[in-house]
Amino acid sequence: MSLIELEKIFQDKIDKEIRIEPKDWMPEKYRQTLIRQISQHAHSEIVGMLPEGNWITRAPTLRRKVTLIAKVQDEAGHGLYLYSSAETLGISRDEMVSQLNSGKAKYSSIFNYPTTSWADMGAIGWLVDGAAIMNQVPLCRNSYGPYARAMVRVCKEESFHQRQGFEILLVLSRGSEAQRKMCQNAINRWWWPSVMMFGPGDDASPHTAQSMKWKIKRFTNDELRQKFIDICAEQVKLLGMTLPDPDLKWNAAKGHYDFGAIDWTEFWNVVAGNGPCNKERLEARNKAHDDGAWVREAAVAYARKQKDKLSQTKVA
Ligand code: FAQ
Repeated sequence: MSLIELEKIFQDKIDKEIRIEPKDWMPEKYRQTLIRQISQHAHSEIVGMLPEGNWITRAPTLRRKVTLIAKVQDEAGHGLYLYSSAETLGISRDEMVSQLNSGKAKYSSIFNYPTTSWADMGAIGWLVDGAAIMNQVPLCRNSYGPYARAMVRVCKEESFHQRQGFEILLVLSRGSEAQRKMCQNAINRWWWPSVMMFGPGDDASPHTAQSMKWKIKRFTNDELRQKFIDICAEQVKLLGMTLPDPDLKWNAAKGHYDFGAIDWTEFWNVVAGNGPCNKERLEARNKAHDDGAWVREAAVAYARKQKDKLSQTKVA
């Protein structure tokens, strides 16, 4: 069969909503696009554990600590499902991980911003997981079987993450003046980076048109961004807080919120590796990976603590 015929059969299947499976014929560019997107997605889940992991020891109560540990653990699971899904396309996990650790592979821009207060755990849950869900629910219907199936469980868990984040902010928003300020400050810092997570505007997105034709993407970056803004503009009212955009206004004619200009210079700087925490994230990621050094360090610290306890008991 000629390449043209194979491509036609492939596109017909997609148009009829028949899933593409690992052993089916697929155009090389379709395979490469999926590897790029799925591996970036997997890396985002793994790097995304770092800013939240930093807050596990500082969570204010046992309940918050347990919930945050569970959330961070979920992100590791998401990374694993996604790496497994990309492996079905003929790339090894080692190769993907080494691309991440060398800085060659991208991961989401959002994880290059610092987490400076407890309220950031709420803002990440509400806004970052909220943006992730908006983008990822349609991915449950993407044309590649292993990716679509992996996304079903990811989305169920992200939905819990989003609610736990909103609840953290809700409690702070009803708290003391200092807690309310901390809450508003976190929203102010996370809003625009979350809006940027959806990727460049459609007119500047090189991959969207082809990915929509292949049904890897079901909505464009701008369509998803608008849905996210519309929802958040209403939800923020429940918190009694505001979004840091003076141009945010309901447009009855469009049935959507109008919003202010996005700072694309900032977005591309972060994507190019020059965001506030790019260097820190990569260093932390490499440190975690280097022969499991962090596991050994934790084990040594634990053993030392046990030894100290034992010697104290003996003295007593
Ligand atoms: N950051 O033509 P497009 C999460 C790049 S998971 C960095 O529009 P595409 C869970 C893009 O790669 C969050 N780079 O590309 C969690 C491309 O560069 P390339 C991750 C970005 O692929 C929560 C160039 O710009 N989610 O948060 C970004 O059609 C809390 C042109 O862009 C996913 O990965 C960005 N934000 O659309 C974990 C979802 N945006 O590769 C812990 C799956 C764009 O040509 C805590 N991915 N770029 O060099 C997607 O849906 C798509 O890949 C998009 C980008 C929509 C992200």
